[in-house]
Amino acid sequence: MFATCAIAAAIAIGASGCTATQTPADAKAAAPSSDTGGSLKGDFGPPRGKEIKAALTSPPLVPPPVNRDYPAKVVVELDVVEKEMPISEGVSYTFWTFGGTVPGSFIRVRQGDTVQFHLRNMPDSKMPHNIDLHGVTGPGGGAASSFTAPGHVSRFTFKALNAGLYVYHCATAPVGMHVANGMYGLILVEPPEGLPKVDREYYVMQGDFYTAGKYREKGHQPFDMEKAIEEHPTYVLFNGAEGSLTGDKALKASTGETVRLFVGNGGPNLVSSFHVIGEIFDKVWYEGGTHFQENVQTTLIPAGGAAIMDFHVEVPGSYVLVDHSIFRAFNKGALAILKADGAERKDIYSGKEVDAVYIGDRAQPNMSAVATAAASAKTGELTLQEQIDAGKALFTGTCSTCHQPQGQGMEGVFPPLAKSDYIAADPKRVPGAILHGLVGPVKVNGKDYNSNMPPMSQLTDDEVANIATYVLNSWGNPGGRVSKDEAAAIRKQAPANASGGH
Ligand code: HEC
Ligand SMILES: [Cu+2]
Repeated sequence: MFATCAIAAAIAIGASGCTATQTPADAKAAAPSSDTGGSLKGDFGPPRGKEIKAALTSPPLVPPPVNRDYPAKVVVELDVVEKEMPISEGVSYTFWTFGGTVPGSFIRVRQGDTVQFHLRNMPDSKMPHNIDLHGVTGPGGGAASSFTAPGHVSRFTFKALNAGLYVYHCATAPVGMHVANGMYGLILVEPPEGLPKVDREYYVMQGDFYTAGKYREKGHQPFDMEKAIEEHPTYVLFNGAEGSLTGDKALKASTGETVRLFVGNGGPNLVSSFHVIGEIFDKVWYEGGTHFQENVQTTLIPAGGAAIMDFHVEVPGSYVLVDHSIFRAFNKGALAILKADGAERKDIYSGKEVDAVYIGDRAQPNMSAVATAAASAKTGELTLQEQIDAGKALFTGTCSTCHQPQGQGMEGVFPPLAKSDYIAADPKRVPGAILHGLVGPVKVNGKDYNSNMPPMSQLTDDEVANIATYVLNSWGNPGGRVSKDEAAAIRKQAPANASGGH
């Protein structure tokens, strides 16, 4: 490109597009792309020095850089644990894990290292498991050598010939089911010179989940093979649970720092359009490989793939990590938050700190009120106060975007829920409006509205009951209570003023 430009400039001086400001970029593009030689140049000889036990970390933490200039023997000890954990507030799921977490423990080695892998399957497991590491050179990536029955340990060794960020996963039949239950994680094989230094490193991994019940339906939810085959996930999540990285568990950073994300996608089915709302990736090592692209908005992470991204934080506030296939973020859980503290930079950005539209009910420190209400409902001891607390958490972001945080509404657009005579006249109008929406003229506190509230039928019966109960017991409304069964009954009968949505 540089050469072409020079010739063009010589022919028509001043008339070509080759200005002085373009030249450096052109020159860089024309520079020969660096070729690391791959596996052919990845063997640095037999391991040297003392045997090293790999420090494994649970997400969202990442082990420190290896900081070594020679190949070593590294021992990795990973446990397979089958355990019940929350997948959302008040919803539990039996996960199969590497190291007790979803995603599994983060492994960090150096290119040329000889990795001795010990896979232990806990005695209380019900299934055999194994591991296929995408960073392994050899058929199956370790799978056949690591097939491990409950209560057993297996061992295999590989030399990490290629640098990069690699997914590992279980490859025991039915493979899809093992992966869908959370059996995946990341192994970073650092290039010999390491990665550029940054201030913070985090580990985030997306996965899609298939439960028998619908999104946020309370109680224990079994795996649904039909939905998995149809590729219709109930949840799409970062780090294995809704809320794993929001509220008081949000990732943290300060302005002036450079943050690095190691992001994997376990699948089993979906490809991720990974994006951070309000940030631009300064660098993306796309596909977890050797080269980086700069100034990227959204990067594609295939199922069974990974990427590394760096960004410098200038402005304080909440940054929302999403899969930009956006229904997954707002209706299936693929949403995490990075909270940056530091002094305002109004010269760079003058706007509001947190945009509730983006964070929704995840804006609060945690959603424990929802989990508490679900636990009480299960034992038949759900109190009015528990319903109100859970409803308040869900109201934020669900209803408050239109009706406002204190239910005051918006003049001429959204009627008030506070001290509403429309609600007082018939409290059952609240669950009715939530489930069926509302169209046509309504008069609230002497003012006319003639608009369209879309139905929110994606909410579960207990969510509708709790939100309605909260509204009835807030801001001067008459009180009362809506039960889950009542919500279920109201769901079945659409009134005349039901909305078909927008
Ligand atoms: C997208 C904006 C929007 C959202 C979100 C929304 N509403 Fe509404 N709501 C409206 C509009 C507009 C009306 C008036 C409809 C009409 O004119 O017929 C309305 C009317 C109502 C009414 C009856 C009128 C009144 O003020 O008493 C109730 C009750 C109500 N909404 C409750 C809720 C609850 C509870 C939620 C959350 C689950 C919610 N709404 C979410 C827009 C919204
Ligand atoms: Cu498995």
